[in-house]
Amino acid sequence: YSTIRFVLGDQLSRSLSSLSDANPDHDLIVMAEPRCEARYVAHHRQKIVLVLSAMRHFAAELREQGFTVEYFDYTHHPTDSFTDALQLAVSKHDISSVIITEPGEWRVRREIDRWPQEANVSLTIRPDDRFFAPLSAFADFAEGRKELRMEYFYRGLRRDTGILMEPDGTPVGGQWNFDHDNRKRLPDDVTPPAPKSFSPNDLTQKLLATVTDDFPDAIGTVDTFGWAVTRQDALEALDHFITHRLPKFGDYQDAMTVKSPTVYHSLISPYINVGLLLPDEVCRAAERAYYDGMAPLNAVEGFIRQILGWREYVRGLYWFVGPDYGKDNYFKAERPLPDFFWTGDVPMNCLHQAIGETLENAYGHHIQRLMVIGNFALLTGLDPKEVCDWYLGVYIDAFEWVELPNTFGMALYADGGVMASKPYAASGKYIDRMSDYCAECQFSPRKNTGPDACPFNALYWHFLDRNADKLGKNPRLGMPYRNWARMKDDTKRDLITQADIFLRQLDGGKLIKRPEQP
Ligand code: FAD
Ligand code: DLZ
Ligand code: SF4
Repeated sequence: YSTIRFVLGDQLSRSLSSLSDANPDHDLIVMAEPRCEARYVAHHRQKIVLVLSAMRHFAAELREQGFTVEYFDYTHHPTDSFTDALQLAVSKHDISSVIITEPGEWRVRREIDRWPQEANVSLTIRPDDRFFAPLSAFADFAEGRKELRMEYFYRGLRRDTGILMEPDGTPVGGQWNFDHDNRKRLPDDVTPPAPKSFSPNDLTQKLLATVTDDFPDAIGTVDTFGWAVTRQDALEALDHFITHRLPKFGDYQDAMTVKSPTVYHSLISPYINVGLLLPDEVCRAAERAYYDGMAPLNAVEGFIRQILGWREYVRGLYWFVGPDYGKDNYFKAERPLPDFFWTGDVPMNCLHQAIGETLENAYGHHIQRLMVIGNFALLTGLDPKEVCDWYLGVYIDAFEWVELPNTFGMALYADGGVMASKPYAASGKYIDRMSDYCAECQFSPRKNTGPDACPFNALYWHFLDRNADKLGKNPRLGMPYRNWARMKDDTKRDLITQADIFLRQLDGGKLIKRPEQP
């Protein structure tokens, strides 16, 4: 062999730039399961199984196509790092040329950049063209702008791709964005259909059986594992979503319910993120559903915006802002992560649902991540590093390039506004409006003080008050700050005291649970 094609665990696409011109006669594929990749944070066991099983299936497919794959699995050929695996392959096959597609995070990028010295190879790093926008497009977009905002980047990509565009260059439906139609609460008589789930085959079964013993520091249960681990199954999951869930995706995009942990969401993020599905084919499938009259425009545009807009925007931003993004702490938030993040055992029902479901399924939908768990972390001032590590570990789709801007930037505003124009802070009234969680909670979203008051209400004002120097001039927060200024002094004092009592209970590890009613 003359060249190694090194494939990472989130690069499982046959059309990948490092594989598209690979030739079984000359090229050796190398893949590895280094110890450190499963251990840099406490990963959910389902995430480890998904990545490893999808990698092993992908290697098998490449072998069927005639390739030789040097695969360093964690049991029989353990390695310490990607570099370790590369060095072993280089010396075994005496190859000095390596091609790789750029990795998904700074940590791995820096490791690969050292390969020419450390493994004595000539290295070619190719762009990851599975994304719509090359990294240079984000730099061009950002140049000269005072603020980075998703909406304008998204419009540019709509124009470039022609997705949901009229021939005259205007957006289909006469509007770029239908977000205001996508904020409905789920009616009591609507129950979302179950998402597509797959029975694990032998290869996956084996991993499910061993992962608990082999990764003792990992978290969560594997019992509910129903994820696709091959492209074929991922395509079936996509098809199922387009037919059964996309039509209602828009209406209930922001809704939360005890009836369903997934509402009408697609659950395809892990598949796109590891490479089993391509963003382009996903957006085109949704667009086709609109043109075929199978799904309304608010659903299709809303869904496409998540991928063509948000996903591209956070990826561009992650590489644009550099490797130190994630090290600031705008609000100087230092509270440690409460233990209930690892158990879901917390009397606030919205948190109990969102964290409990996450630990159970390695999945939570956007509004649970942002407006329940993220909002709680923001308002109580949890340490951003601990929060980001938690998100990076527990979600099936978490890879740093997408997890960090969403958690550090969007949910925690720890970057001081690089990613989002204002903090997504909200009181219990928002959660009550968008969910049925409060009906089953010991607290009341309508009360601000007293033992039954929803803790989010007083925490919201406490957050605004204690950060007035940083946020008071933000035009998007003018209204709440004016409301706060208009409140009577004793009302303000009662709210601050209420929040302080809650924070003391939180610090003492004893949020008080009301005994079950007989
Ligand atoms: P759907 O609601 O069906 O959306 C469709 C697709 O759009 C998703 O599959 C995803 O590819 C894309 N998408 C939607 N929102 C975003 C977004 N904000 N940024 C990037 N892509 C988006 N997404 C991840 O893929 N990995 C993460 O680690 C991750 N961490 C997050 C942390 C926080 C605090 C927040 C608020 C959001 C995070 N997201 C992350 C974004 C979003 O919550 C998930 O992509 C989504 O919940 C995945 O479920 P789904 O496939 O059912 O999404
Ligand atoms: C997340 C993850 C895990 C759990 N395991 C592996 C692995 O065994 N091999 C691998 O190549 N990648 C793994 N990954 C993904 C990496 O941590 C990392 O996010 C990507 O390789 C960056 O492109
Ligand atoms: Fe959450 Fe407050 Fe509603 Fe309880 S009352 S579920 S704590 S928002």
